[in-house]
Amino acid sequence: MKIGTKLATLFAATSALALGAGGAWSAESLQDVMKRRGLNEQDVLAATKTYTPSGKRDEFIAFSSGGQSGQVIVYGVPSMRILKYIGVFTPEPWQGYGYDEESKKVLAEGSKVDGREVLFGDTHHPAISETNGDYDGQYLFINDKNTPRIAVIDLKDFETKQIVQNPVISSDHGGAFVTPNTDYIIEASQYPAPLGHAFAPLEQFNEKYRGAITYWHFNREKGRIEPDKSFTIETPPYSQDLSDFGKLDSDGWSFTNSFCSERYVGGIESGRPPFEAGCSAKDTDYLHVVNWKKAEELFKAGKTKMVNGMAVIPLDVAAREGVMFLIPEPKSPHGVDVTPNGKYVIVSGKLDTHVTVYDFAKIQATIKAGKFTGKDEYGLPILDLKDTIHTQVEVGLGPLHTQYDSKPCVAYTSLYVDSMVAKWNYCEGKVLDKVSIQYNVGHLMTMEGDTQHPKGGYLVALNKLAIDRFNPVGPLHPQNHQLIDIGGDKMQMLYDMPLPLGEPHYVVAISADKLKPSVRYPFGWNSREDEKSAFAVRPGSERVDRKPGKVEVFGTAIRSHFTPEIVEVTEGDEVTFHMTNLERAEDETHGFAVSRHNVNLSLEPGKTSSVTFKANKAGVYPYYCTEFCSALHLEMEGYLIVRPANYKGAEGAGKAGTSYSKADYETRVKTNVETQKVIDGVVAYITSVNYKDFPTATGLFEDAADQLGRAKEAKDKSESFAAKQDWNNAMLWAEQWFQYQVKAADIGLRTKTFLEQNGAKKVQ
Ligand code: K7E
Ligand code: CUA
Repeated sequence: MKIGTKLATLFAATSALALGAGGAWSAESLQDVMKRRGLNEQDVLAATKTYTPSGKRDEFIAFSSGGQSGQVIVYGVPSMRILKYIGVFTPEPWQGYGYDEESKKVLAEGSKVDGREVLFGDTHHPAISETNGDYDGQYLFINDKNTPRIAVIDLKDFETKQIVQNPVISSDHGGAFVTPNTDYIIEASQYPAPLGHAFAPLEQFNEKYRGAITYWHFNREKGRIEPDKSFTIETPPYSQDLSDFGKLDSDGWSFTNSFCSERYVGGIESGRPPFEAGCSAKDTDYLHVVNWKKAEELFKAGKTKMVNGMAVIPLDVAAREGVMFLIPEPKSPHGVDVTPNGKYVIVSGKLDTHVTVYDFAKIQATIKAGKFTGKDEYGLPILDLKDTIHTQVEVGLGPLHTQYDSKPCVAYTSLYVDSMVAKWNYCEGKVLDKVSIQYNVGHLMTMEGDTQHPKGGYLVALNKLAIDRFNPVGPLHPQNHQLIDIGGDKMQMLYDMPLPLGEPHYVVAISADKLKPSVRYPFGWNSREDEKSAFAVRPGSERVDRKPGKVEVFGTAIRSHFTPEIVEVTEGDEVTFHMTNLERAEDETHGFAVSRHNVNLSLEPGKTSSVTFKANKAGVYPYYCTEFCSALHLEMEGYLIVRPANYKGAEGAGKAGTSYSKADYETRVKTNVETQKVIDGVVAYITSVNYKDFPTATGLFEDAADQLGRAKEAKDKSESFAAKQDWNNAMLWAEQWFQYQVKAADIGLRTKTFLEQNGAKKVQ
């Protein structure tokens, strides 16, 4: 079949396919399928609440901690389809994260620890940036419990932009959570240690070991944390656990629960009872109530000491100045969650059957009245539990975390031991409903459930164990996120999603329409610095700079070739590739991998990435594109030739490849001319309708026009070689002209199909 006819057929087929959708596709009835798969009506109802037909999108986007993988997992609700893993504390080769120089810099900021490289992260709590107490969809933050640090992810492109290490604490858990306008991100320690990563013997635990709560200042315009505008408050050596910021009535305050206020130090190897016994001996631990606005004033007034480069408000100052207060909380607490109206603070006790609802107004009144039951050993005033609580509600065994509904006063609390979720009313203090979970739920999440305006609708239970839920895959099981419908009075279990990347302690979900990620970068973009790369080159200006011992390649990538394609260097050279993706088309990413050199770049449209390595062994190293970007993706290749140090050239070296004749050239040109007619037909259709009313179509059409411009350039080259009767080059450039035509035709047809399916109208 001639190529012109081929394209016309393809074009007809695309239209037929669009019309054919929804036709008689199945001979089986719904009842047949239910019977065959053993489904009951409940199952089918659940399925219709989550099933998302091809092309349809989710209502909410969830950002899940990736646990021990050190990454973030992005998925849609209610379909529970995984959309992305974001490389954060650990290299992620597909995204080139930790493989290109730009991202290596981000990763190195966070991973260079006392001369070691820490490329493992234990992520726990993601947080979405807020404006006026509601998610704004701009940034995501996440903590690493293991090596205390916070990462900043920009939701414009879902890339990690910054990692800051905490110079004071040695483990963290109470992060990341944000103030209602994201001025601060909180990070509280978990296991006490001498501050500033110093040494002190365990015998001096009470005197020298401390916890701390860091308030990282976030600069919204820059999209970065500013360590020099951040401060820390020293806390007693209790095991601080989780944190939350106040809002509305309680704005300006933060809350951090704790366990092991016994300050017990285990030592099972020397006959002492283990930590777990000594750390749960008392009936209560302490909720830390912090006036962070006051602390900020003290920080700005310089009432701090420097610890390892960070300003720290000492415990005695915090106690004296009324920055921190303690309230008892039962028993082995976990989770502290401020209600959407900011009036209450809810804490669970792992070994208690109750949740405790603290009343912020009562806390304030008690502080104002100076009504304290005493002080702890570090001088912090202690408030009476009875004076500060609104109510305590018996919800079940092992309550952990609480999230909120769009309905006023309605909360959901996970019950770890019972393996249930309790729905309850925190205003009236009564349980409304319970649903069983498989198995051992930790955190749970409702849609925008920790903001001032939760969206309700769905709840996800993050289960610690999967046991028999999925097909077995060996002793290490996937995690299980269970989707629950909370739209009605009774909760309904809808769906089990296995998560095979780590234990996601917490997840947050935002309305999908609040996210406005870009589909391409501005030309030649350094995505990690958010600025034009100094190494970007326009097509036609690609070059190779050589200095003694150094070769620097300024190259480009476009369907389906790299420029340059052959790079020759000498053994021992330090080689740098700066590669720019010239594409504008959505989803036209190119990869760049060099054989046996641990190199893989991800070049999304517009991006420039660099990589430097030592060419330390003579040889021939193919490089190629790792994304199947077009029909000639496999031909998107090149050679890095590493010559031996004293290489003098080969004897008897001839010419590589086939030679072409005038006849070859003419046949080629004939096909190209026919192809152009088909393209012209598609272009005529597009310009005959109101394509300009469709941004997607306009974008595609621009990209097609771009490819056609390149076809024209190749055509001109081919013709000038033909004029010189250089048939070999004339033929090869005619072939390249055709390659650009094929890409233009492909995008043109996509544009046409899109317009037809979206009801484009004829314009006069
Ligand atoms: Cu696993 Cu929030 Cu770290 Cu509870 S945490 S479960
Ligand atoms: Cu570019 Cu494959």
